[in-house]
Amino acid sequence: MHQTEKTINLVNEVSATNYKPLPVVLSEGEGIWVKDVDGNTYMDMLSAYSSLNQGHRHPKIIKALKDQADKITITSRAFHNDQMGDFLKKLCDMSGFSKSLPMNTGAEAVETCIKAVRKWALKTKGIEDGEIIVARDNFHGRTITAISFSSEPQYREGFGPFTPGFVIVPYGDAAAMEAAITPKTIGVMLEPAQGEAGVIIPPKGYLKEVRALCDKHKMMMILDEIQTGFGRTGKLFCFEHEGIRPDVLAVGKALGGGVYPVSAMLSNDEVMSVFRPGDHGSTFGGNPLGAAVGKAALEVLEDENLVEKSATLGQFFMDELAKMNSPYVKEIRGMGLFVGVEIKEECGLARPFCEKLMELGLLCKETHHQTIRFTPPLVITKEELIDALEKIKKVLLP
Ligand code: IF1
Repeated sequence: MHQTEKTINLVNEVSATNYKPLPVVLSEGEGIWVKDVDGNTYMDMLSAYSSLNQGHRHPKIIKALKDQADKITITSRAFHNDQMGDFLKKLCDMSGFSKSLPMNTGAEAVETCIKAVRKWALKTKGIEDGEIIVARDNFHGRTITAISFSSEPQYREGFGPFTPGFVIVPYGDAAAMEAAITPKTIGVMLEPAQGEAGVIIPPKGYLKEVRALCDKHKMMMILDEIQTGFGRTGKLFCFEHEGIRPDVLAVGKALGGGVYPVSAMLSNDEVMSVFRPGDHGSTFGGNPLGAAVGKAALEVLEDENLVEKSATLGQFFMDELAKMNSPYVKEIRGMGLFVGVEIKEECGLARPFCEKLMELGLLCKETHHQTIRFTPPLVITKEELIDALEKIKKVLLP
């Protein structure tokens, strides 16, 4: 029996079935390339949902990981460590925020943003049971609070009771958002482009309108750039496409350079000052190993000009996809190397297309049945992208 089958059988024996992975067992990765236990090589066009913007095992990031691992890895925040300050300084300087609170997973960063805005509303507006407006088809994590404001039945089924204080409005519709504002509304939380919903890009000007509503009603604008951040959409942060800035930002995934969970909440002094010692924290948040990796991950983005590469190669990729004129494709959506190809319902689900691409040596993932998500590492070369397009053409053309 092939190693692949043996491994999958073992996993099915001992693991919860909370995912339905493609039948491939990866054992090695470098750059955009991964290898399975039976020696087959693939292009990784998913990047662990945009956690691998710098590619698999980037040498500079691996070096930072190994060097720090030889010094000190975890201290807890009961004591200071010599890595966190430099990392957060780099993160604040690059993002233009004055303060950052480091966490580990994206969901924890999102929860931190919610706690901060709730406490800010209490202290500045005396609102105790404030509401945060969110978008339909949002994805902000799997915690009970995050699924409490999900519109996806499967993410909620059986997991109640839910956290109150959230109002769902259609994504991309500023008028609907304005209509939902009440004196209890304390903020808005959005993905600047919706990933899990199928790479949904809001109408031009939408984020500007949301920014104006937040200014008018003195509400906090929270953006979740855990998936769209760090160059994925062709800007360092997706919000830059609209020339606005949020008050609060959740980041994660690629901040960990594809080797370690690193996330953070970013904001200004006013909001961040709501946290007093003991209010909030996490065992691993701000640990020196994650901080060293996070700083290296940011340096690689700059050193290798990955944001600009995402913009130019992403445009090339989408243009070439459009030129295929595939009879199966309903729509191609994206910004930078954040691309979704929606399959017409009459042509079946996206999953079989992903399975065919896997046989051709290209790994990607469907989302919400109809959309193939193409989000390669930003270190992909034009030649590798052309190679990927050749494989995609074989699947998207009859
Ligand atoms: C799964 C989705 C993607 C995220 C945004 C917060 C988080 C995520 C915009 C939470 C995480 C991951 C989670 C993973 C699959 C993947 C995913 F399909 F679930 F939605 F990318 F689209 N905000 N997204 O995309 O970050 O706590 O996971 O670090 O749960 O299946 P996390």
